[in-house]
Amino acid sequence: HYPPRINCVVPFLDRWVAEGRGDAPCMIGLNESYTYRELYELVNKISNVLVNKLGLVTGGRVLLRSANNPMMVATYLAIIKAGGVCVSTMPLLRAKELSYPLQKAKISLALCDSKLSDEMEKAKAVSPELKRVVYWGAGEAELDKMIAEAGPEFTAVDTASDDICLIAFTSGTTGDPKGTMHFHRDMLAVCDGFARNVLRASPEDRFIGSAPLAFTFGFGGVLFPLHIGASFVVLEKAGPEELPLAVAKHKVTVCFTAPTAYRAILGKIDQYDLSTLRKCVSAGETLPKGTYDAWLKATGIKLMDGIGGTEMLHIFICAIEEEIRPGSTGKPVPGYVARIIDDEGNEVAPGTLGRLAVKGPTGCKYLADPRQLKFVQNGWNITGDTFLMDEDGYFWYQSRSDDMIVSAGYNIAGPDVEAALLTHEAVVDCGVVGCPDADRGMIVKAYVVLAPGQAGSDALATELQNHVKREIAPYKYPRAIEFVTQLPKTETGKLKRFALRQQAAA
Ligand code: 3SK
Repeated sequence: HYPPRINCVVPFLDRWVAEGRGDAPCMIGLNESYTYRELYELVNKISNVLVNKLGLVTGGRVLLRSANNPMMVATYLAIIKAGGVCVSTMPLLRAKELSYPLQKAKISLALCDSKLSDEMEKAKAVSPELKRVVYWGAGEAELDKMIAEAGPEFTAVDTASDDICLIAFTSGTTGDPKGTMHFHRDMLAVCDGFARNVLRASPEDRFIGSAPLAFTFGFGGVLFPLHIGASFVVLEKAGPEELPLAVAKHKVTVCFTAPTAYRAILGKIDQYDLSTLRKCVSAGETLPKGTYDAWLKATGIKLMDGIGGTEMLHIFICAIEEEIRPGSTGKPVPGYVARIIDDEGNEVAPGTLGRLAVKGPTGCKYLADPRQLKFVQNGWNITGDTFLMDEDGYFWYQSRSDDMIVSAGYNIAGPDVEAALLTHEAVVDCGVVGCPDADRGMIVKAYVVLAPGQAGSDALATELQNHVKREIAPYKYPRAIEFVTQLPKTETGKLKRFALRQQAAA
């Protein structure tokens, strides 16, 4: 029901200024805050720079690399307002991981927070299509100078509601990451679907979240308040220490984070004033009933457990507060349908385990990827999660169906960590699986076979951990390493990951 032509930044931002709400609080950073008009003008200046100084044309892709901060929000919106496609990337990515989206999406322009220049420059050196990186944030940074000279008015580029405005890369367990593409109307659909019908926040609410804004779960914490004229806090550091302090300082009412963070906050709950909180959303990993019960007891708030996906842009299963069944992820968000399928793609009876499939207004669009045929069937997005649906239509998470390890809300592909370990001279073979963990849900555990002449020790384990942190995004490093003489293999020499997983859980 969206008009055929719409630039989504207009209803998120311009609308409030046009309706006389420009002076309302909008975005709060570490040391600065913005009204709606101030964010609107900053976005307009950046859009002017993109079009008039950096030559962005409609549909042009711009890679964005930043920590969570107000400039990341402004640049993200400005790229879209200027008719471009924002290719958001996780700030912790190493050059090797950054060069893939650069090459796959054929990106010639990047905007980058100067704090993250090292890996950006290394990625640029191996990505010939990337012609220009424009930095902000350090003293005389180029983008800041251009913004200072740019005009505060910019008319949003006239885009179709089904023009692509965002490409977010998702980590796969096999092969390269997949670029998931999202339309202007998708950005509105997640607000009208999940936020309006399930979350049901109000313009007086103030949001906070801890996930990277480059992860679509994190950017929901910007889109949802903008959609209703509410405000949000955006902090570079919003871990379990900082987040509850910011809740008290800024009188935050709506919180989005992962179960691991809720558990960590519970550990020190007496030290915090969380009295302003009224809604808490948990996603990124499964929410155990114990965490739900403990949070309810400590705060009186029913944690809303949701499952979403980068493919689907945001949450597609989540119960409204009145209908929560602790331990269950809930029911499909209005507009989405979900079902459980067997290996042949047939729907199974309630109570039967199978793979979760989902269909709705968002999703199903991979960037030039033959894997589309595997992950999208007849309009259904086939997820990597095993669930069951009960007789009442509630969905219950069971496990991942693939080799992904979900640790503290991060998705980590076991094969990625194996590939990084194998580049160390001491390692001849390895297998990486998830190991259950009380705090993080799962941790990454590596079983390592050493090269002849090498001996396993704590020092070598630390060296291997540091090696992985240097090779790939540091959050992927194996928190546990066990040295073994051999790995369980099939007759054809493939790693029996299932057997390793059982070993890790024992
Ligand atoms: O459930 C998730 O991990 C997720 C992924 C992307 C966007 C939103 C969510 C909740």
